[in-house]
Amino acid sequence: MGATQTRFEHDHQDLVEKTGFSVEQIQNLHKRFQQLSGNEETISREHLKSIPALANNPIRMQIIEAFFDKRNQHGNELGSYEEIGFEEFLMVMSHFRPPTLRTTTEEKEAMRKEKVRFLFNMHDTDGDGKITLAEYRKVVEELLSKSGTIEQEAARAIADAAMLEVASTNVPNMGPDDFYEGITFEHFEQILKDLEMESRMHIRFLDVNTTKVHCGK
Ligand SMILES: [Ca+2]
Repeated sequence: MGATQTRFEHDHQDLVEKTGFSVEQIQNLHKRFQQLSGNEETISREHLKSIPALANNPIRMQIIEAFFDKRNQHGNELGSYEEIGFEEFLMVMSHFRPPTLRTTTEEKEAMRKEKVRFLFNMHDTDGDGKITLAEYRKVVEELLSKSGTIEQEAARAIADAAMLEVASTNVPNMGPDDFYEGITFEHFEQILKDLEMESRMHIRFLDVNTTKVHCGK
């Protein structure tokens, strides 16, 4: 390991502890951060909007917004940033950190919960702790509007039916009234409990395939 690398390692030791990434992973992500920001200290929404691989992603705006969402900094703060620095960027990316051979079952469970929380925050746009039908409709409408053939009314009907079905099949104790008040994080977790998150949540659009970056330390 050369002198530069050691220096980098020394400077980023706190980030290793905070994010769980290895020094090698942090270095790779730092390169990507510099590319995205054009070697600036911070990244804005405009920087992320220019990522070609994101251009056709139907939930592009939600993905971009997630990077500026304070809830994704592992704290309890609400609201969003205008711009984010490298540390904030890493904290968001750490939600996609893959488990390694040394990851314990307990840690895996915690990592899974973080991912579910990330997805939940993406849908709970006003941050009140519940995904209401209106918030869910917005996402489905955006997803479907990209196809260009579905009217807004039809998209709504599809969203409503899908949400009701998901809620009723996955959360047996949930009544229709609970559903219309919105889905809490606990409900959301139950809904996603059979989904294998590790293999589904990659960040390909950042050209960083997190499943292939091994922890070197
Ligand atoms: Ca909400």
